[in-house]
This record gives sequence, structure tokens and C-alpha cells, in this order.
Amino acid sequence: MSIVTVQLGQCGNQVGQELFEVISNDANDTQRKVYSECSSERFFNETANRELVARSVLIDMEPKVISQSIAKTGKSGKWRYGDRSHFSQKQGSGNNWANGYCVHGPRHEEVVMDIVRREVEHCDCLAGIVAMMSVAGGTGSGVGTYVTQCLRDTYPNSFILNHLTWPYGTGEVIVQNYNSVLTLSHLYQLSDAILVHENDTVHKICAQLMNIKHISFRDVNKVIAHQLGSVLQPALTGDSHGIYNRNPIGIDWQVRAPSLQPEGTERTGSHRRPGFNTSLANLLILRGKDVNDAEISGFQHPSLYTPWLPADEAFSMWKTPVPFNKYEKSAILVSNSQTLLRPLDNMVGKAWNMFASRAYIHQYTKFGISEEDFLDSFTSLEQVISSYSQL
Ligand SMILES: Nc1nc2c(ncn2[C@@H]2O[C@H](COP(=O)(O)OP(=O)(O)OP(=O)(O)O)[C@@H](O)[C@H]2O)c(=O)[nH]1
Ligand SMILES: [Mg+2]
Repeated sequence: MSIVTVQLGQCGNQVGQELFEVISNDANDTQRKVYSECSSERFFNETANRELVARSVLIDMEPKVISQSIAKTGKSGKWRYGDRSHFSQKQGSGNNWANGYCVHGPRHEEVVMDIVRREVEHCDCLAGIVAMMSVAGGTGSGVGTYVTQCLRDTYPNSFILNHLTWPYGTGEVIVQNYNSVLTLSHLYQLSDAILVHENDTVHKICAQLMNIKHISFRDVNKVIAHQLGSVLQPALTGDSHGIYNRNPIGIDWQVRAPSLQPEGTERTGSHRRPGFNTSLANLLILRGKDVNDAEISGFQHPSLYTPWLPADEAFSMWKTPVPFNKYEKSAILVSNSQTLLRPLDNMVGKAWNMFASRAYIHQYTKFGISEEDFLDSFTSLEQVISSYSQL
């Protein structure tokens, strides 16, 4: 089973490149033949002369980041991007979602989807597509949303996962909250799973846990790539009988949206503390030594979960004795919970305040995004916020 990755914009391309770097290092262990082969098949296409070519498509509206990525991977000698797997233009989307979504996306749809199709055709069996981007800029967010929509139309039965980088709260881009609101509201309808990394949180990991003094995007991206790699690399599911999971990204969420709460279910909530981070579903992935003896009951406690879903349905675990990237033991939790509620609420609040005074709206309407479109996006995210608040 293979995954095709689509890297979009500066952030998507830089994080994507680190991801392939991490995976190629991790899989490069001849002692672990089955694991390595499974990982290689998942992420790389092996050429006749045994070169590993990433199953990835690189898209940006400006050329710099993509050419840097290609140059860097060429030097590593371990793997490379495909010769015809990238597409760039001369000028970016200027941090404008509407420019990406309404102009660049449709204009380049044919060539971009052609590159994706070629990559898909290289796979014996497609497990799904991972689209990677930031939500705050113009290309990753706008073109990325448009491309996700095209992927949904072209591959209706394939699993589509969006990996999103959430902007710093302080923000480098004045309209980042508009771009984020538009991206999230659209992807919520299109995507099978959305995995989010917050720049602020990862930055804190670099500063406090890793003691890095001058933190660069490269440092942040390495942490993101490690976490993402440890989610996507082969692991054994509960019922797999020793065979690596065939569908690595088809994470079997029992419920995708909290709005699926059965009608008439009362919220008892008596066993939960106020302000507690309630989860809808959690996936724990353990790798390395002693995985079978790990004490995991803390993750299964019913008080962590919403009362209308049995805890054994809300919790899943994957594991493998193969260590990840030379860590003796590692654990990663993929959590569908209230964690993102506060950042989302902040983001929507800030965007709404700007919208109330119609600040910068003309920058969007001139490309074809109307005030109605904004209102629809606000409504849809308010619904998400309200549903998650009530978990
Ligand atoms: N973690 C991380 N965040 C990044 C990186 N590059 C940019 N960002 C974040 O992404 C947002 C800006 O989006 P970009 O990806 O630069 O924009 P783009 O998709 O290239 O769009 P345009 O340049 O407007 O065409 C900001 O929130 C940045 O903090 C990166 O390499 N790593
Ligand atoms: Mg850019």
C-alpha cells in the first residue's frame, strides 16, 4: 500500500521534505527487512537502478522553496524527488486565500492533477493521499484547498488526509485568520482526516524540551516531521496478526464528527471535571522495546471520553517492536479532542472582529470570494466549535 503526498506552498514543501528525510533515515535499517520494505513501498518508488524516488508532488506558486528542496535532497544521496513531480510559477499567492483558491488553483488544475495522476499510477495499490500545507498563507491554504477539492472529485473513494500547520498566534501575516477560517471551513467538508500541528506548541517543544536557542523553521519542521513520521510509518493494529497495517492513514475513527451524537442523549458529565480535555477518539502508537508490556490503561479510562461513545470504541492502539528513528521507545498520541478548541475559537474570533469592520475584505472580493462566502465559513466553524464544546 502506498501514500501519495502533495506538498503545497512554502510550509507544505518544507515540512514535506523533512518528513521524507525522517522516513528515509528510519526505514534504512537492513536488520528490519519487513518493516523497511513496507515503509519504502509506502513512501518511495524504487527505480530500476534502486534509487528511491519520493511518491510526492511539489506545488508552489513561487519557485524558490521547491528548487531548494530538490537541490537539498539531491545532495543527500539517499532519496530524491521525481524529475517531473513538481510544479511552480513565478509569483506566490501573496498570502491571499482567494488568489490561491479562485485564480491559481483553477488556472493550473489540469497540470497539477496530471502530475498527481502519474504519481498515483506508480502505486500498485493506493492507500490514500496526504496533502500538506499551512493554513495561513495563500498558496498552501488557497491552492491547497482547491487541489483537495479536485482530489476529492477525482479519487472519491480514496482516503484524503490533510496535514495542516497552524500559524503562530502572534502572527506574521495580518490576514492569517481570514485564510485559516476559509481553509478550515472548506477542508472540514472535503477531508477524511485533518491532522494539525500548531507552530506555537512545536516552538515550545524546541525551546523547553530541546533547549534550542535560536529556533528556525527547520528546527520546528524536524519536530513535526518526527511526529508525523511516527504516525505514518508501519505499525501493527490490534487485529493484524503480525502483518503491518495495510492502510496507514485510514485511521479507523469510530466517529468523525461530534455532530453524530445520537439525538436525545443526555449529557450527564458528572464524572468529568470542568475544563477537562474530553476526547472523541484517541489513537496511541507505541514503537520500540517492551511495547507489549506498556501500561496503557490510563488512555482507556472512560472519563477521558465523551459519555455517548463506549471507551473501547474510542480508543485504538498500534504498535511495533521496531524502534522509530533509533529511539529505544517512543509513543505518540493522535487525538481527536477538545485541544484545538481554544486556538480555533481565538482564530475565528479575531477573524470575525476584522470582518465586522470589513477590513481587507476587498482583497478577497476582487478575486471572487463574497461576503456571503465568509459568512458561510464563519457559520460552519461556529458549528464545529459548538459541537466540540459539548463533548
Ligand atoms: N512550521 C512551519 N511553518 C511555516 C513554514 N513556512 C511557513 N510557515 C507558516 O506558514 C504560514 C505562511 O504560509 P506559507 O506556507 O509561507 O505560504 P504559501 O503557502 O507559500 O503562500 P504564499 O507565499 O502566500 O503564496 C505562516 O503561518 C508561517 O508561520 C515552515 O517551513 N514550517
Ligand atoms: Mg510562499
